[in-house]
Amino acid sequence: MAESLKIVALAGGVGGAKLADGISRYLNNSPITVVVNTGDDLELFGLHISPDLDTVCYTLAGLANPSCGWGRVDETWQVYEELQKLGAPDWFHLGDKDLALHLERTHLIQSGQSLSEATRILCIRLGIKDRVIPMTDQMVRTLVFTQDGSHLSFQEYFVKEQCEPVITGFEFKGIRSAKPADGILQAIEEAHLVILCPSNPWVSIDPILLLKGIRPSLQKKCVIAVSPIIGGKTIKGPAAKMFREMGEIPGSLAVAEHYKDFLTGIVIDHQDVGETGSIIDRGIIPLVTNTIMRTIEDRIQLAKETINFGMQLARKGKNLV
Ligand code: FO1
Repeated sequence: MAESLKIVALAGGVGGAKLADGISRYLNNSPITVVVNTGDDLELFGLHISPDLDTVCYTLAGLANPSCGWGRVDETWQVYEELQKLGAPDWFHLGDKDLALHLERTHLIQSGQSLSEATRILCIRLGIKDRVIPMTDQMVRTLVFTQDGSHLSFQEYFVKEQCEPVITGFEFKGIRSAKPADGILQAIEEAHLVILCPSNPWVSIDPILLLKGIRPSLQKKCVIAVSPIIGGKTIKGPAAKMFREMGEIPGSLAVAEHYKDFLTGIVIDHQDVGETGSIIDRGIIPLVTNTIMRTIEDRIQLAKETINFGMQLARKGKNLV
């Protein structure tokens, strides 16, 4: 039964990639569609680097570095070390195998392929059976505004400044003229279920939601989010800090609120069971379970529970409370 389900997952970095992998494994290799944030993308040494696409593809291909979440397992750093000796910019670590992917993606794009076409080709070559689609083929870049009135590119904020600056807001440059990459709106329309993976709502999911047509299409679907905030904190990344700096108490309730104009249900961790009443008051149905994914089995279990929960709600129709 699970094999025939059409699932669309929206994902950003590490947490999102892990659940996308769990969904793919649970659906026994019937392909899922993963729509991935590209606001984190950057150009370095003339190469087009798409960190969230990299993390999702490496995770689905079983090539992800298990310890730091980004980059590749069994990586070497010959080129990076030589770049350092040459006095080249070294704030963004590029491993040798990772570099090969950026070189080939840039080569494909410079040969005239769109980012989504280049991603489709690379997924085939990496043996990935799922459909990984960048949210748009147009350039969208996340800028983070900081308390001193300046702004940083996402990677400057995340890597160079280690997420330390206090933020006051975001801008997704290019978002107004960008459109969802081919196939995304149709995949959402045809989906049995849409899952928002446990990614950063502000800088991984919001850019996708702001693309023309995405929010209206989600409002017609059963959409389940898995909260990336557990006990007021994230497993990884600045989402909880961003909620606080944007004036909100970080929690599963804040995540539910963030998506309340289309969200049907939310999967929250046992630590947040106290928030279920407030979540229901907002017309969103909570499922309380373990949402920490330490092992591949955890990923599959969370995917299974999220899908079963979502399909129950989908069968009941959109207006549940
Ligand atoms: N994150 C870091 O904290 N330091 C790095 O040097 C770094 C390099 C890097 C290279 C390729 C890639 O795909 C991701 C990389 N990341 C690095 C992670 C990246 O900044 C984040 O994964 C996303 O942009 C946020 O999810």
